[in-house]
Amino acid sequence: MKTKVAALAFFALLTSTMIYSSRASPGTWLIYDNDDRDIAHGNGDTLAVLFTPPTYPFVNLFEVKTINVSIAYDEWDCAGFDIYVTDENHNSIKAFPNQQPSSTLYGWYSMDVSGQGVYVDSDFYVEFHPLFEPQKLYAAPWIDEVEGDEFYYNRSYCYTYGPPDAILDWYPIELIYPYGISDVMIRVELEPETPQSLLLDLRETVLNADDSWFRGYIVTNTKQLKNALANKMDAVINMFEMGNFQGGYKKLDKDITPKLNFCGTVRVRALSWLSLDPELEDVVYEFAGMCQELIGIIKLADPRPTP
Ligand SMILES: [Ca+2]
Ligand SMILES: [Ca+2]
Repeated sequence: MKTKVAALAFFALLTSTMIYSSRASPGTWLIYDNDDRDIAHGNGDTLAVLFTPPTYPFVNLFEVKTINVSIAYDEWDCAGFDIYVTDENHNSIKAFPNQQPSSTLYGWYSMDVSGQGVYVDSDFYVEFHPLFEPQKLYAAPWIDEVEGDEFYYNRSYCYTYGPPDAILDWYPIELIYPYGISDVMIRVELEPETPQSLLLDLRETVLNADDSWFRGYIVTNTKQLKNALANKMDAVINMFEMGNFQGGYKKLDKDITPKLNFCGTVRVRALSWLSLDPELEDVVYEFAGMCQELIGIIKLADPRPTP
């Protein structure tokens, strides 16, 4: 068992204010069906697939990049659905509400969720929640039944009553009538995250921040502070590139993290490079929180084995 946090949600703010660097590296698809659109049970059931990220050497944090759901619309007039990415205990990491595929779609409905800050380093679910609309049928994913092909045990789940005690909970679909042994057709594409790429995000966040959020806005050239931080991050990225993770993380901890802290206490204030202006308190607090959360994610991407 990993000791790290199961999964992380990023500040919603981040996605609205942050410009992500485009990192067009190929993703890794997690696929637990045989692409057989055998049957759809559009009866309003909430379904999910459990995904396990691959563990490459030196990579243990992934961003969810694409979610594909094979939708059984096929001439039906169906209501929409919500998609949730959750941790292994079904705690929501990120919701993608009110998905409305075209009624003529026949096949994979593809959701690009890259840059939404959905990070996973352990098992996670993608849940399908059909919405109710009067005069409309429920949307449903296609189900790949086992007819001579593989079945992925304990991968597909249904949120329903029982068995055996009629308790509302998640159950493996193989236990649930009328599904039986079959695979819910939901797939995800993951992108391995390196501390380097995440640090580039932090660098961009700092460079894009408003000058007034930094100390000495009026009296000194704040751009120098931002550039100095960017240079420090470049140095850390170089250390990471050279495989010097100990040195890189030490510099991140000692030389960068305190400078991006909110000046909440006297002790922090002595080290922080952020603005002390009371009128900017809210926005600087939010910016500092965003930076600190991203630093936390950079730490999660530490490729060294957990001691
Ligand atoms: Ca099949
Ligand atoms: Ca199958």
